[in-house]
Amino acid sequence: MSKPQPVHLSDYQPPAYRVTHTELTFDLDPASTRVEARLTIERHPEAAPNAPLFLNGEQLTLESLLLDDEPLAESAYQHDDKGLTVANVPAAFTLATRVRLAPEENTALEGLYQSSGMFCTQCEAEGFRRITFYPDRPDVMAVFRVTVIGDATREPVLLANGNPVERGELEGGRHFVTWEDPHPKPAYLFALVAGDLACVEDHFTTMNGREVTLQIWVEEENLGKTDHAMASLKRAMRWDEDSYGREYDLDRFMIVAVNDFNMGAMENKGLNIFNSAAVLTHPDTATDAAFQQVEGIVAHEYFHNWSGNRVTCRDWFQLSLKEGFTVFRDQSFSADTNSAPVKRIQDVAFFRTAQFAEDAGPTAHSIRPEHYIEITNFYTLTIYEKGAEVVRMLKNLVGWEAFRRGSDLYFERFDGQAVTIEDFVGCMAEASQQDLTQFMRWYHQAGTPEIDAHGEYDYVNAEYRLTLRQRTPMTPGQTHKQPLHIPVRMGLVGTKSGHDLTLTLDGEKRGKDTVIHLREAEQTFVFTDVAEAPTPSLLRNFSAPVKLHFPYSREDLAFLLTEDSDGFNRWEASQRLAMLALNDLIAAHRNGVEKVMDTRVIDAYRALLTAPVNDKAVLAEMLKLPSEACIAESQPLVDVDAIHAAREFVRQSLGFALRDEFMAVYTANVSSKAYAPTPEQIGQRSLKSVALAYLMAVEDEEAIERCQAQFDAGHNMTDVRQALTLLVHSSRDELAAPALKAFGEKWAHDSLVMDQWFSIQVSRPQEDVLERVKYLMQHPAFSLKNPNKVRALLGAFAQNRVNFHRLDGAGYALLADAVIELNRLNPEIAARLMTPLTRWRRFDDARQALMQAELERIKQEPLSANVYELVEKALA
Ligand code: 0A1
Ligand code: ZN
Repeated sequence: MSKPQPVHLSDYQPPAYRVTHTELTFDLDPASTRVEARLTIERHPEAAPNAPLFLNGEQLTLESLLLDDEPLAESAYQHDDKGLTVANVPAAFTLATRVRLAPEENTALEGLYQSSGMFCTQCEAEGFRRITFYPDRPDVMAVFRVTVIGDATREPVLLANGNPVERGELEGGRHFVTWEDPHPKPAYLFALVAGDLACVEDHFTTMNGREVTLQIWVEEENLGKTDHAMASLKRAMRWDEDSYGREYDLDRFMIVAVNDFNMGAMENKGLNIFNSAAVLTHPDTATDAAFQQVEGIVAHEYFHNWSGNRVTCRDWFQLSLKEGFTVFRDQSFSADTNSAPVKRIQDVAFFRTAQFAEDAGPTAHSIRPEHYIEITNFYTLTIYEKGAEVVRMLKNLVGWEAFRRGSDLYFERFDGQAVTIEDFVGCMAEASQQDLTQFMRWYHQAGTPEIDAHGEYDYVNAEYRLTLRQRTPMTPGQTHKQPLHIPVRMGLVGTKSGHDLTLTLDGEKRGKDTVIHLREAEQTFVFTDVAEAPTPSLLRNFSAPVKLHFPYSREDLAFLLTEDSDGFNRWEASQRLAMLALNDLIAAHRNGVEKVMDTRVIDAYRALLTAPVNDKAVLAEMLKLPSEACIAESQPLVDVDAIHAAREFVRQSLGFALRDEFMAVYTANVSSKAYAPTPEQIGQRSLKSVALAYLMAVEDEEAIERCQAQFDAGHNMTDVRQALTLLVHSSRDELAAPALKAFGEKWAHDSLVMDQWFSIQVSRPQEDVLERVKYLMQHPAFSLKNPNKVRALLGAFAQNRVNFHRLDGAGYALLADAVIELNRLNPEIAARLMTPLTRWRRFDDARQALMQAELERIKQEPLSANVYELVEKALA
């Protein structure tokens, strides 16, 4: 195998040829599908007349090649494992190819493959080249006409993008449907689905009165699991009209659920393909979290119709152009639809754990990378989530009205085009008349900026001086960092009054909540007329994706926890307070000193538990301790065992000290109402769950009974899963084992529930987990070929920190074995699964050596580009 080569942004060249029309005919067969393509091609007016034509094509058997209907002599073209090059072509011509491929052998799940007997496609980013020879790049946009031929019994349903225009019977029990999509699109948005599917249909009337048919296609047995996705879709369509003025542009919008899918879902024009886990829900089988995720993903893919499809990316370095913007849009939608503070808290908690870890590791990259080896490795938290944070900052910088004008301008000016991040930011600058030059650095600079803040109150002059110093740590390939433009939203809370003080900065009255702009390496902001000593509330609502350090005392935090007018920062205070206590306990554990619980934390929690509650979901978030992964992110060197021990100690201390309070909260929130995924009910369930978790941490006898009863009642999956998890993660195997067995038997027929069953078992802290993972890999419901199963079992195991990081290295070896096997089957999933091993530098010497050894072992294999790129970066 030749060494995979990087692609550089600086090498970008516009295409010499464009395809205006693409006609495809698929004659489906699992072992040998025939694909005929007829491409209408034009030379770009500015391209050299002798420019060769290049068509990507991989793993295809070429059967015929015609130029303007004449066979091409073998000497007229070159064919290698990357594609076809035709040296001399006219300025305008048609090219017809016929190829064969074997969907049933496609375990990588890119291109055309089979999933549970149906045919489906995944073309983003570069899967289309595994379907036919084509200029497979997003800046080549064509109108597609697609005919799908299948077996009338096995594949009664034949779908592709756009509208069906013709259908008919053929000989031998075959039939066909022809589809036309009038909107020019890049190949990555092509989709085809064929199989024995059933459909739920609904309708949507757009803002201009057009009727759109909405369809969700699923396997027959899943017809009862589509209501929530359909309702979410309709809400998303309305929201995009109301918030962004975006109307749907085809007569039908289809969603298909498939069981084998590498990611969550895909925004193919008019024919979104979803991982079944990202679309199917039912109160008995899906948790609140799953309901909310489905809503968000349905919205995300729908929103791509404009931010991604109508206006797309010029090249894959611009991936965040569509993803950052679309994630920001789906986050805003979910915030508007549910509880906005909770949505923000959950997004930020996840972001700070997972994206910060990426930014601090060997694969750190900027939102707009300069080079890559394998683009599928770049569907990352940085491109998606940090990209969304940067769009959110843009919106806050220019204000919603200017942002909306900028968005309108962007969609109008670039409709039907493939553009860059500069084009997007340029529209925002134009609409707001602001200079965003320094702001653009957010797109180029990798790493998480850190702000060291300190403040001084001057009683005599009634001034508060706030000094902010920023630095961004080095990341691979980027040693020198420039100061960023960082918007810091803040308030000053009067320490006596508990009220937000009116802010006067540089003689200007700013109200009680303002945004200060940090642009230099260091800046001091002097607030005048500050009537009393304040406690600063900084980075409200996480106004920038940075780490902010401020020397808060525990008293400051206990104060902000209840007094800050910003709900997000009240939560933030709870997390900071817990972190201070956790840090002491981590140190105590490391030094072999007896652990003592900080009573101030207990008092703060008691205050929270006994005060009147206005938002149960926010309260639940405040009562949750930072996860072990989140704690690890804050440590210079990760001590897995100390973190686990410290966190367990806090959980138990709180469980003992506040036993009655937690029990009261639990009891008050038990409900027999019919399940609905409403914000109120979800908040109530999540508060109840947190309380039960603390009580189960100390294995309180009454709590165990309640937990068992909650499991037995089987009221809904949220309650059942929580109860089962707590039983399985407790030391009471005599209760856990029968519960697990009963659950496994009850849901053996439901693959998505079995995923949960796998995850629950392998995330328990007990030492037998590794053996259990090995055992479960042999379970009939498990398959390495199904990405959901890999995530549910192996992915969840790798998140089980004490067990994955066992000191004998067996956890690492198990993961490496799976990576090696997946490297052959599904390189994309192999690379994702391997990620925890790449973070070896964060651990102690013994673990570092063990993790490195596994990476070296993987490196000995004939590697896919995906795994190769990661191993190289990890060992560099
Ligand atoms: N564009 C999709 C994500 C996606 C990316 C790659 C895939 O296969 C390699 C599949 C889906 C989204 O943002 O939802
Ligand atoms: Zn997306």
